Amino acid sequence: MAERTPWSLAGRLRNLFGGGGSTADAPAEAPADTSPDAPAPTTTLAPPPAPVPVPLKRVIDEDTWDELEAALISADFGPRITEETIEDLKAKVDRFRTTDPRDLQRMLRESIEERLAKFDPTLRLTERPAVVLVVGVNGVGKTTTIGKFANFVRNYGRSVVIGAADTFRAAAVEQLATWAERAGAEIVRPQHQGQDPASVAFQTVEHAKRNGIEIVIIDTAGRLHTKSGLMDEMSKIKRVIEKQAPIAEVLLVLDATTGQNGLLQAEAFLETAGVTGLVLTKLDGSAKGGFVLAVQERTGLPVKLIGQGERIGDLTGFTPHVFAQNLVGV
Ligand SMILES: Nc1nc2c(ncn2[C@@H]2O[C@H](COP(=O)(O)OP(=O)(O)OP(=O)(O)O)[C@@H](O)[C@H]2O)c(=O)[nH]1
Ligand SMILES: [Mg+2]
Repeated sequence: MAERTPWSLAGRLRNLFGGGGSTADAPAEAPADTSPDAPAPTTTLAPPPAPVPVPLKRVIDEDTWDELEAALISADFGPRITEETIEDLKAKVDRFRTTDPRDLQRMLRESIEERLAKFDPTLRLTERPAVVLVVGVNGVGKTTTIGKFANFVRNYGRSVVIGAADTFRAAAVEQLATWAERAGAEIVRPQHQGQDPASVAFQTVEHAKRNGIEIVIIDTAGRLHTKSGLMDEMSKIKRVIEKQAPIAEVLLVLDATTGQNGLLQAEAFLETAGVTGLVLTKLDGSAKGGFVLAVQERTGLPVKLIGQGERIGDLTGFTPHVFAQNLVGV
């Protein structure tokens, strides 16, 4: 499991907190219940493994704070969150008069969880049809996420149609069609290459309404031509969809391996697309677990889904408690 959570801080913190901080056996993030009638996501995971009691020689001292700061920065928490977290923990350590690093580790998890939980990760899929628009820059994992997400929703027994509104490359449509087939979802394709993406989106929603399909997912092109081009395209897609049905979610997909840079590239989407939630992909290849925290606070938007691999099952909902636990190791 350690392999699947490279973003965990456990390795970096082992020095600090001793062997009890290992997440080698920690549970992976649980799929959240995104069924349309579901309450806020919860997890049914088994509790984390009991920390292995290790004879700690260390006490909390100045080195502890330096090491913790370095670990948080290298995990991409960003300077502000790192500083605030350290301040918060110093105050708690004083208040509870503890010198035990294991207390500090638990407090770190609580502090991270508290910050993560300020954002609501629930997917709003109660409309019928519930229309989900997926946007983001080139290659971040939109199409793959859509395939995984369609499968995820199909597992809850919902019917799904995917709209191939990335109409510029024939290969993009074929890639999506392969995912749709695997997920057991229908697909609406462009009638010709380069068809107006908005008209494909329109036809997809129309198809869903005519056939009583519950969830509509629209794939879009990643090319970020010019900002005004993007703005025009996005507003047109949204406008034509909204003629038929309200848009339930606009999900911005971000590649976790690109961290803060990727966020800069996606700024145009944040400004123009009316994003309601974030999807972080490629966390399996990223050591930047802290980016999850940073990205929510930078954008003011909740992370709603997490991609941790290229297989169809490698998408989960986001549960702050489980994520913080996996990140810190207790
Ligand atoms: N390791 C890993 N790879 C991923 C993940 N999600 C997507 N990928 C890979 O990232 C690459 C790009 O994925 P796509 O889904 O085609 O990305 P896209 O955003 O649709 O790309 P464009 O349509 O060209 O903008 C593919 O090789 C995917 O297999 C993930 O969570 N983990
Ligand atoms: Mg794509």
